[in-house]
Order: sequence, then C-alpha cells, then structure tokens
Amino acid sequence: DQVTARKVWTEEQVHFTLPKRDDYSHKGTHGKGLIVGGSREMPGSIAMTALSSLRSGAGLVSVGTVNEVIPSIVSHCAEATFIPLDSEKGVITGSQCLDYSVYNAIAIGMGMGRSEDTAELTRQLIKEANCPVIVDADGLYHISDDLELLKQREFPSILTPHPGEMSRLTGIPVKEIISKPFRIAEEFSKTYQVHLILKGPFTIVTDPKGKQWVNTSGNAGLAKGGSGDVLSGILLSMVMQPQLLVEALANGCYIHGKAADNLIVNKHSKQDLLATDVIQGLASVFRTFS
Ligand code: B4P
Ligand code: MG
Repeated sequence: DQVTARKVWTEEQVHFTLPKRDDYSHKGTHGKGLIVGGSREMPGSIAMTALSSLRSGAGLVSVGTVNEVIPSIVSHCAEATFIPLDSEKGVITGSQCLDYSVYNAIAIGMGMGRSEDTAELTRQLIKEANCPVIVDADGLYHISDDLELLKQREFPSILTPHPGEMSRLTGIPVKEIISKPFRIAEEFSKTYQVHLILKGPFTIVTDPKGKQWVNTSGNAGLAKGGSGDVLSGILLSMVMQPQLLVEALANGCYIHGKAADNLIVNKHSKQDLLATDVIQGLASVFRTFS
C-alpha cells in the first residue's frame, strides 16, 4: 500500500498544535460557522452538531434548518442562532436565499434527508460557498453522483465518510475499502482535490496531495448513531481556529475519540456511551490541552 507520507496523530501532536485561546480574543476570532441540515424526522443530529461545535470553541454557530425543529434545537443549545429555511413536509426545499459569504466555515448534510431538493441545496452550497465546507451524511449521499463539482471549488472541501459512505462515493465495495483504506483514500483525495476523513476505529485524514494522518484515539463506544454528527461539529469549530487545516482536522478526530476514551474510564462503558455523552466529555479533553 504505497502512500506519499503518513503520520500517526497522538496526544503529543495535539499538545504541540492545538491553539491556545488568546486572552484578548473575541467571538470573531474563533469563527462564525454555519450548519445546514436537519429535518422533521432527524432533528437530533443537527442539534448534536451545533452543540458539539459550540463546545469545541466556535465563536458563533448558526443553524440553517426547517422552522419546526428550531425549538427542539434551542432547548439543547440556547447559544446558537438560527436561519429558518423554506421547507415542505418537514424537509428543506431546494433553492434558498442564503448568504454564505459571512461564514468562516460551513458543515452540511447531517439529518438533512435525501430528497431532490436537499440534493439541489447541497450542490448550490458547494458551488457558492467561499470558505471551507464540511460535507457529511446525506450531503455525501447527494454528491456521490456529482463529484466533479468538488474540482471546481477554490476553497477547501472536507468529506467525512464512514466506509459505507466511501463505498458509495467510489463504487468500491466496503470490504475493499477496509482492506486498502490508505490507497483508496489517497487516490480519491488527489483526484477530487479534497480533504478526506475516512472514519473508523483508526480514522485516516488525507489531504489533496495524498499526505495522511492516522488518529489514535476512540473506542467502540462510538459505534452508535450520532457519533458522526458530533464529529462534524467538532471539525467545524476546529477548521475555524488558527491552525493548519490538516492539523485542525487531525486534532478534531483526536479530541472526539479522546472524549469517548476518557468517558469509558471515568463514567461510562462502551455499551452505554451515547453521542451526547461525548459532547459532555469534551470538557475533560480541552482542559488537558489548555
Ligand atoms: P448511517 O445512517 O450512514 O450512519 P450514520 O448516521 O452516519 O451514523 P453516525 O453519523 O453516527 O456515525 P458515523 O459512522 O458517521 O449508516 C447507515 C448504514 O451505512 C449502516 O446501516 C451500514 O449499512 C452502513 N455503514 C455505516 N457505518 C459503516 C461502516 N463503518 N462500514 C460499513 N458500512 C457502514 O461516525 C461514527 C464515528 O465514530 C466516527 O468518528 C468513527 O471514527 C467513530 N467510530 C465508530 N466506530 C468506532 C470504533 N469501533 N472505534 C473507534 N471509533 C469508532
Ligand atoms: Mg454519519
């Protein structure tokens, strides 16, 4: 499995690279992020992304979602602001008047649904957003048939598939992805000029040149619905902090896994750990590094 370069991302690297919060910083210093997704059927996922982003240091987080789920998200994170998007039957509709230019980073896809309308919105956002965009979950589903879109972007595209989603993106069977993850990730990232986070027990971050970083934290307590939504929120916050993009991504993956690791030592087990517990666990991780 030939790759350009590969590095193991450990606690030491996080210590070395994670920016400290400047005493004189203000909310603008730490970024204004936008999260687009959610639907009547899946309001929880975007709530977890918003809360985990706020708990990871973002200065401001706005959530663009269907009007009817906003009250339930507010009850979990009063600090977020909201953009009620046009919707039909509890799902965001296609053409939206969203001003992407005011954000430092955007995450799209969590709990959004897979209608033709949400596909159109995903394509529009990827074309127009002039900042780093994180594409996850249903956002990945939508771009699977239109990957050429990514090559036209001038700003970073960050894709966060699990092996099932990677299989859909590439047409390669899951079994093969799991047996040759480095080679497949490298080829994909170079071809489409994206930062790829291939999730799993050892998550691999690959940059558009094919350089790779392997995360060392995390445990099977994360193998549950919602863990990926929490990771997207952490990554959204990380990419807005003053650090190299690849380091921000590797740090985000490490912090997500480390929160779960700390929790199964101190408070929970792999069986009972929930994604919302991982958000609570972020405190112990950030305290270690500040
Ligand atoms: P989805 O409906 O796509 O699952 P999801 O909403 O994306 O879950 P979530 O967002 O919480 O978790 P994610 O994996 O993103 O799944 C639908 C179907 O897709 C499944 O029924 C299955 O058919 C297929 N599918 C899902 N996962 C697959 C896989 N891994 N391989 C093959 N097919 C799959 O994020 C999970 C997070 O937890 C990541 O950060 C990951 O690194 C971490 N994590 C998970 N397991 C871990 C482990 N054992 N050790 C350490 N970290 C782990
Ligand atoms: Mg997911």
